[in-house]
Amino acid sequence: MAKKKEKPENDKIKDLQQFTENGDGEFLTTNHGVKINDNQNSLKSGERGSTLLEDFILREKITHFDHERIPERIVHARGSAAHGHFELYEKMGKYTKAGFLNDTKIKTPVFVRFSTVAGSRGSSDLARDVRGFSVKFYTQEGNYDLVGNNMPVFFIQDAMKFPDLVHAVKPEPDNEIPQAASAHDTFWDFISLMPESMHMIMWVMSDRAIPRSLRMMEGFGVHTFRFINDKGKSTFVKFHWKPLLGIHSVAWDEAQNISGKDPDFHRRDLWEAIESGSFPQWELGVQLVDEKDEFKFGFDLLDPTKLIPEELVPVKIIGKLTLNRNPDNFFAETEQVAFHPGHLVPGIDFTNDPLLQGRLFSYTDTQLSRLGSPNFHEIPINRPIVDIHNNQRDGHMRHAINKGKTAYEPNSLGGGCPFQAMMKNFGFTSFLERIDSKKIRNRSKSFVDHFSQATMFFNSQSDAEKNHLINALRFELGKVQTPEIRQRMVNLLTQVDTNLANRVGEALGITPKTPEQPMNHSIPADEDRKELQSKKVKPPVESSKALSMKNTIKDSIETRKIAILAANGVDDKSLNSMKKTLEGNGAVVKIIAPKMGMITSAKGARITVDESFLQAASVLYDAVFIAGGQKSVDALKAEADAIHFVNEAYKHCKAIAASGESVEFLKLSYIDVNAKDEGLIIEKNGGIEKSFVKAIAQHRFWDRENARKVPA
Ligand code: HDE
Repeated sequence: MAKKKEKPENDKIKDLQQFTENGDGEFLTTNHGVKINDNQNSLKSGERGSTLLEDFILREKITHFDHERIPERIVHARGSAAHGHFELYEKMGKYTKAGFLNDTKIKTPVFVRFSTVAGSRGSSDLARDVRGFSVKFYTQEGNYDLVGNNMPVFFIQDAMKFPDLVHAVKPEPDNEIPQAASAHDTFWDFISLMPESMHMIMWVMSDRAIPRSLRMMEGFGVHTFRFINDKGKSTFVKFHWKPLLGIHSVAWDEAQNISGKDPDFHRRDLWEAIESGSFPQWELGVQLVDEKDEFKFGFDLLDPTKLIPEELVPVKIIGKLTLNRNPDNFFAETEQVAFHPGHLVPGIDFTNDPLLQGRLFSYTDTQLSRLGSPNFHEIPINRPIVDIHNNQRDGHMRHAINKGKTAYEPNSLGGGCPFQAMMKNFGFTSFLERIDSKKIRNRSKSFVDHFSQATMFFNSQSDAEKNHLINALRFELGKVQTPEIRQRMVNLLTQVDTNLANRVGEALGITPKTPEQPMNHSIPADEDRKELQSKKVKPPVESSKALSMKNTIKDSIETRKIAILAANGVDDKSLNSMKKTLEGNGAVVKIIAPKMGMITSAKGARITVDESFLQAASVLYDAVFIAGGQKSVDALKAEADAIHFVNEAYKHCKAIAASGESVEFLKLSYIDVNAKDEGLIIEKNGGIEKSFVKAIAQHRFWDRENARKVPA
């Protein structure tokens, strides 16, 4: 029987799991431990002679190098990860017997990987895309993986369509264009023929697809799962991660710029936040639905294109996730971690969601080709913190040295060990779901409505969010070369909202036509289904507050990056008091000047410049302050890049502050200093620190988009 290890602490997990190697103070060796005398030269036949085959040191080094790459993930190839822990607020025994959801005293170690979906491993962080949000809990009962996304629904209803979806969104196979982008013909060709994707399309065209930070996005388990308590009772559950910093996004124009200026923007942001001790945190929430209420919603809980509005089932917050340690080695940890929705612990189980069911096969299969062996669970990052005992043996790269003669069960020679955990409530047992039906290859009639929740999402957006969504569709469809696909898509949008279809169509020169019968290749054409499909279904709620980012948390500027523009002669008080206030509120402040090195303030203080306008770009900052001091302001006025910086920050609706002489600088930009704009903090006589902090916490001033346009 498995011996229980003492309670793990987050810090201990490294020692428990990892084979770490650090060469500090050591001699170089080969992989077999032989000390290397010369790491500069290969072995040659004479000074100018050919290299000898017998140079085992060179051959070992180059062979290892030649094999350094492993296949990247088919999807979610681009990712960043961190270690941390999960703490439970209240025991969940009424619903689940999972140990880590019943002990409020333990900190369960976790490893969390965020990712984009479509791009290759080297693609930009800021692609318009869904973000993966995978959490591996190293619990006392084995590993539990919650492999979710930052959007609560998915494109398709059945696993059968996943390879088609991914082939359509990936770069086109003849020329491998475009990288990490859905704005191309094959994606929209597929989508225009798949009405079931329409709810998800609303999410991916919204600003949720371009997060400001991985630390500022939600996470969702997407599928409905089951909690099982110690009496075997099942409760349906949907998982939510709610970021304590709120949900914030960048502007699309900004995202495109960031992709060039810093394609590692999200990765860097996560890394730096953790290094600086500003640990990212999310609360875990659950929506719980009693078995008897399975059919009360008017949509099917097994349909992954639907969410349960929080107005119908509130999210109960049950714990907190903290990320507090960066990986030591990207490849060993972030690249080799293997998540799987089928890594379950007792107390959590699947439903029959046909998308989830397909995933249960896919994730082991993909690790076999990506990591190369069924022993991928032995890679340190994948090892559970409890012992493993079974009769599985051998295979490529086996690490365990299993002792004894018996690798079978039952046995008498090994004393019958290891035993099955057959005692009541011990070990994993599947929920006793009643199954009594015909074998069919079909889609449930309860999955037929594809538009009501898309409409609900659109209705829930603020005006600015609606504009962004419409512009995203205009952008994406504008990139489509085939007119028929554009027309088909705009027609489909009429089923979500006519105004939406008209506005998208208008920009593309297309008049939307209501499709006579929304085409759907996934639904077999029997009469009942045709009738169901043509019925307009009412959304479960007209609009839902939780779906708009306008209603998110906006009470802190912690970890926000603020640019202070300054040059020689900068006013000491203006610079210092703003810097002090911003840093005092947890923001990260950088001084940007015409040249790198140092600047000298009006009073002669030497100030280190963090970036010059050559490295800096406004898109990498959340807000900008132009410090006072006549000489400094004059120098900035002569700097075209400084003016561009401020114009661009204005265009992207960021908070901008100026005081004293720097107000004059703003007059050179497109900014109307007299405009009524809460994001413009302008005061001739200083004293603007507090208002600037308040403005930054608001994140963005999207209303500005309706005002004067700035062609930054
Ligand atoms: Fe995945 N998915 N997926 N997926 N998925 C993978 O597994 C797959 C789906 C998600 O950080 C792959 O290890 C199928 C939904 C995340 O390492 C692969 C289907 C959701 C990650 C795979 C889905 C996800 C993956 C590629 C439809 C949100 C990254 C590499 C039946 C709930 C995990 C890998 C990480 C990765 C298959 C649908 C989330 C190929 C067949 C729905 C976050 O196995």
